[in-house]
Amino acid sequence: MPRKKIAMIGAGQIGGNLAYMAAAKELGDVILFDIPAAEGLAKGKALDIAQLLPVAGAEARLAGTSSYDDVAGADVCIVTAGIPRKPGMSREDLLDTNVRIITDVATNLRRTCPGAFCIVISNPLDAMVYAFKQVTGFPKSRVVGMAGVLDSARFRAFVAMELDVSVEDVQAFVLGGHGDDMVPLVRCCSVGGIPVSELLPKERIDAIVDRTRKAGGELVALYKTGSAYYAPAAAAIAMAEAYLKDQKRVLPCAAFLEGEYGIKGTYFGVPVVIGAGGVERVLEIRLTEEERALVAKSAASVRRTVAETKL
Ligand code: A3D
Repeated sequence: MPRKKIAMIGAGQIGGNLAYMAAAKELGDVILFDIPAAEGLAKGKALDIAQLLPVAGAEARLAGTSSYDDVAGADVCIVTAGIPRKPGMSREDLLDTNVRIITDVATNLRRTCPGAFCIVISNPLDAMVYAFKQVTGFPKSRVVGMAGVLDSARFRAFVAMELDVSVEDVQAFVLGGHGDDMVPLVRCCSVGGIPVSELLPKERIDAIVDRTRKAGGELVALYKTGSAYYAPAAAAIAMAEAYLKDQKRVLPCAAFLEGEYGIKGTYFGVPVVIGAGGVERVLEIRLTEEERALVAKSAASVRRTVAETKL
């Protein structure tokens, strides 16, 4: 079987960790791409990670570049190009700068990687993945946004910390846009198969839901110079792995909806199946009235940001 090629577009904080994790998991050979001014960063990280692999006992080839010729033919492209938040900023404050960057990236990937499975991470996520799909014209099965896997992992981590149990035994998922009105579905959260509501009082669960919604901001306030990068990278790698290994994993992702959950023509965080066909299907579940209202609020926020996105 030919070696797989994975391109990280943006070699910053998340891009570097994506490259590290993809190589350590032997998902394929890795290209780290950045703009010419940051080519040294891309080349340096590729070299540094290549020197880590003998110690880690993993086999992958890595290269850094600022030329799309080197990216050409990638099987998977993970896009983190753009600026991250600084303290006091909302994700929407990044819109004007990042839409220009995403348009540039999408125009180049349309030409050089017409068959790739593309995962967008740049913020504001739901608007950036929409813009990427518009510019590339790629099918919805091959353009997906990473947010739900991260938001759900945060929810799971906070529940595990609260109960002092293994994160492995906590199942949960978060629906909706990647903003502070995302919808952590408490009804679907369980610990070793036991509904979380049997194990924690309502006020503790409410506090965890609130912390999950604001978890990105909590890290921006701690880091001061940027936003989270380890967990976002791990989340996107799980999505890439599901595609490359045809795992048919059920993962919450920003998918292009055409009527599912009553939403049409926009990206929104929902559970999907990822396999060799990319986003193979959206899993639609029945929501309670209260959940439907929360989803409608989150969808309205996404639509507002998309409406402000000038391509
Ligand atoms: P950072 O470390 O600044 O890396 C971004 C990289 O993009 C830099 O190296 C830039 O040089 C590069 N870049 C700029 N313009 C271009 C271009 N035209 N083509 C290619 N590369 C370019 O940021 P980061 O890695 O911390 O974050 C990247 C993005 O992810 C930001 O927009 C964050 O807001 C976003 N983010 C999203 C999540 C989600 O859950 C969706 C979580 C965390 C961060």
